[in-house]
Amino acid sequence: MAKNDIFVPYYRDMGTLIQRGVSLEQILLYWGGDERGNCYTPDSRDFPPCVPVGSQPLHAVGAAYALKFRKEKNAVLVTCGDGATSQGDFYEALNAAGVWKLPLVFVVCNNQWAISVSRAAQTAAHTIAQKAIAAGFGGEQVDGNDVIAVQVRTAEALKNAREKNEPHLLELVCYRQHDHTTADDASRYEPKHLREQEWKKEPIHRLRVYLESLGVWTESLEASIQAEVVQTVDTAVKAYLDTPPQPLTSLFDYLYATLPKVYAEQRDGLLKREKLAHG
Ligand SMILES: Cc1ncc(C[n+]2csc(CCOP(=O)(O)OP(=O)(O)O)c2C)c(N)n1
Repeated sequence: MAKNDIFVPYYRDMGTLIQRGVSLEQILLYWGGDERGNCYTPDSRDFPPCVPVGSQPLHAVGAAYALKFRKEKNAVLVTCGDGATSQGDFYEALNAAGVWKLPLVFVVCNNQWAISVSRAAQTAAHTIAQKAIAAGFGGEQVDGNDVIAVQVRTAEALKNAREKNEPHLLELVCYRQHDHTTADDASRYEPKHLREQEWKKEPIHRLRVYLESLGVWTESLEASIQAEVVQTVDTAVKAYLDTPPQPLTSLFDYLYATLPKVYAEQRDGLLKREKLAHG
């Protein structure tokens, strides 16, 4: 992605957010429910992740429409999971992107599960990529465990979006290598052999084997990068834990440019109560 492109992520995109310049500390703030985790650098146009499943493709349509309206030669890239593609919002977004010819790339991380709902139970469509056909633009399946294939196909789709206002859908076929969240226990519904079979295609290991074959990855390089990463994570966690709590008024401060009267009154009331309670 180019710096001035717009990334509209879902909740699995921490890695891409870091790559786009969001700090680990901000990511921790976000997941700690702190609004300051949404305040990226002033020159970033990326969106924070939106947790309601399937909601962000429509936000991306709005951003892509704005780019086209302003005649900017940039593109929007939005991500979601295979489960999200069953939501009405997803189809509305595809339809709008197709009919308005928006510079928008949809990237679906098809990890075969939406919590306990398997890909087969999710849709009778043969592929998710083909859902783009009904909206009048192209879609394709990409090996989502192949980092290089994903990079190449995404770059091409973004180029076509920027230069020709051509929307596109990339279905990254991969596998969820862990429980949905730490609150989930996939052993209750996931056939054991599947995880074992898919683990053999795990993309980070695969990339490492490739880089080793080129002679550009060694154990000592890996050890030094790991030590650096541990240090970076520890520093970010400490900074996060040391951050003073956000003011209560942050409940009101991030949704409107100008607060409607009714909320302005509630905000004042909150401040008064807080003052009474804490002096
Ligand atoms: C509108 C909505 N319904 C339900 C949920 C609860 N929920 C969170 S993640 C998830 C599954 C999403 O699966 P998928 O889109 O395949 O993404 P994955 O997490 O597997 O990458 C559900 C149902 C939610 N966040 N939003």
